[in-house]
Amino acid sequence: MPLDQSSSRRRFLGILGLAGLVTAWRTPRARLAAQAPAAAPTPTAQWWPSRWGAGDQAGASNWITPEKVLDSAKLIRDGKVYRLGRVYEAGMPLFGTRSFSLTIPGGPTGGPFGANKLVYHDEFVVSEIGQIGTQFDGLGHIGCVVGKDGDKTEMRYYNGFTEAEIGDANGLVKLGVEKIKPIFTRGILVDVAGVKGRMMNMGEEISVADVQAALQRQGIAESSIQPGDGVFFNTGWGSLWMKDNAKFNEGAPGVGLAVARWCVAKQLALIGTDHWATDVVPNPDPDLAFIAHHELITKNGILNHENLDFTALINDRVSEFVYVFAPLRFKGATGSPGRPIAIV
Ligand code: UVW
Repeated sequence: MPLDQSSSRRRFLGILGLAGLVTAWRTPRARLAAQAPAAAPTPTAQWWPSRWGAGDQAGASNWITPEKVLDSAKLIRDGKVYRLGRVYEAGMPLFGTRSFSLTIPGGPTGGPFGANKLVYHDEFVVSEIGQIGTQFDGLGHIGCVVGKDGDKTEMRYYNGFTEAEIGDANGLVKLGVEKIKPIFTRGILVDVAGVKGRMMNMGEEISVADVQAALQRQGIAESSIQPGDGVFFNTGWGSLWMKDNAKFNEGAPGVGLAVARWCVAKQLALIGTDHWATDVVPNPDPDLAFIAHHELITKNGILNHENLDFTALINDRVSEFVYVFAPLRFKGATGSPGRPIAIV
């Protein structure tokens, strides 16, 4: 690994008292207790059943109806396709203890077969495959302890599903990413770095006023945002990708509670950002950790796409497009890698 990215992010989160979040994926609960922040606020208001009914597991991808697809398709005029995803490769920045390794077994992997002597290659990937690189968060990814610590019947996810109901080491029993409908919808880029004329700083929260100023600069009426649209925030932090991974991993500018609630009010299908967190890290309110994840995914079923690359859209001054992404149907997975595109 060219840079010790994991340990630098751990040091950073440790300073914030958030080391427990990073280690939560792998560390036994007893050790976590010592590291967890003392009194993170717990959402008390019940957020279930969802607007799509008790038992729904598709969340805001339900906005993608045939009517929405037809309406969005009207945005396609030039037939130009933009790649929004990063390359999955060794040395990309990774959150916490996440890892990525791709090897080619053999050399070639198999063959020769037949008189034509065919040979072939496979790849062997070891990774938190839904949560590395350009990653799409499914609804089983983020939950919240609403009862006593450790009580899996009061550890709640989207639509009120509990850890006791969904948790399984072989894949989530409910809320797996395979339940999300393919997404083909209107996308709107909100270039916050553009309106500020600079890359945003670590820990700098995007305000609703920033969003409105960016929309105005880009000639998009806020009132034109419709249920089921996707809104994508460019903070500039993505320019550090594979250039300064240590800084990229230390924190991020991003979405806080105010903009998350704005997204909820707009009834978006999804949001996306140019970095690993979507959330502002650290949150300016030291009691809050990844609160936008919470507000969007857990409480409202709004999906989240991270580590997107908006450079080509910005260079071509494209603010409105069709966003297309079909999450891979890994049964019981928390998220999906893949290749999101924008079409105009
Ligand atoms: C966390 O950071 C907790 O998740 P994500 O990878 O979605 O940002």
